[in-house]
Amino acid sequence: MLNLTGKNALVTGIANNRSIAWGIAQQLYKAGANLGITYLPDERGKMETKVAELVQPLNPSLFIPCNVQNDEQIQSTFETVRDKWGKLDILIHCLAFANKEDLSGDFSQTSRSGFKTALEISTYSLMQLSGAAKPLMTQGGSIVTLTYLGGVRAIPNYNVMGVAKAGLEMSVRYLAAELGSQNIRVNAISAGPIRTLASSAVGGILDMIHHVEQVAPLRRTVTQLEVGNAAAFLCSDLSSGITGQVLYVDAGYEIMGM
Ligand code: NAD
Ligand code: 0WE
Repeated sequence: MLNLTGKNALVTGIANNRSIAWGIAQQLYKAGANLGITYLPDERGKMETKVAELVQPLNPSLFIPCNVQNDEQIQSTFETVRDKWGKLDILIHCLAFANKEDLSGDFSQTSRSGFKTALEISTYSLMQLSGAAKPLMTQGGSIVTLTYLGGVRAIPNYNVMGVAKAGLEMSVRYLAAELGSQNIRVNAISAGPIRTLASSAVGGILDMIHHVEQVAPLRRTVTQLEVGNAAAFLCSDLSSGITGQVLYVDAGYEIMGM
């Protein structure tokens, strides 16, 4: 059975109650994991207050600010994990960002700085967090990241984020190859479109969701909790033979040709 008792899980990417990371955190908690939550700090501390209130029912034993553009915050995040937990078993990477102007219009007009921002936050951060987690995963481990079909197919307006996700999926394979000898598994979940803070800021997301509801084999979209269940599986011993994979949690949409 799915059992994560005794496992320490660090979850990134919770912004509010619609975040995919929130769905994942709830399912890991339900399976018995001990949680650590990181959040993106802002100047006024609004995010800290909001996320702290949201996650309180899951009794996180760590609650740490971590902006992946800040090397010191990453370092101190994993120092805290080492000092308070000793070992880490699970890392959830559930964050992405591109400038809004780069998520519409002509892909060929993406600026150098927009490209750097998208790939630094959305792609490089997996490598960076995995590298910091590696010495703490002394009893093996499981790393799970979130990707999207726009990293494999050209989806209107996903643009530079598609390049970031292609790089992310390839990073999953290289990390799996490197970390396998330490029994650390690395996998991605490719989720179908879900209304979240990030996706709601995108023009036409509702039309995309409507399209998926017409075309996907299950004739619906997926929920954050369904993604969370797949993540719990990938973090558990039930998936002990699986690494380097992209698991589609998309109501079957990816298999369709028309
Ligand atoms: P969300 O807005 O709830 O989550 C995005 C998170 O990224 C936020 O918590 C935000 O604080 C964090 N973040 C942004 N910049 C950061 C930085 N510099 N340092 C640390 N954290 C930072 O939206 P979501 O849809 O839940 O997105 C989570 C993941 O799921 C992303 O990787 C996204 O690409 C992926 N995804 C989303 C969908 C969808 O339709 N919503 C589909 C497939 C994959
Ligand atoms: O990965 C994502 C969301 C990525 C995202 C969204 C935003 C909006 C607000 C990254 N950065 C930002 N920056 C902002 O300022 N998804 C898979 C959801 C998503 O985003 C799209 C989609 C889908 C689906 C963008 C265009 C087309 C489809």
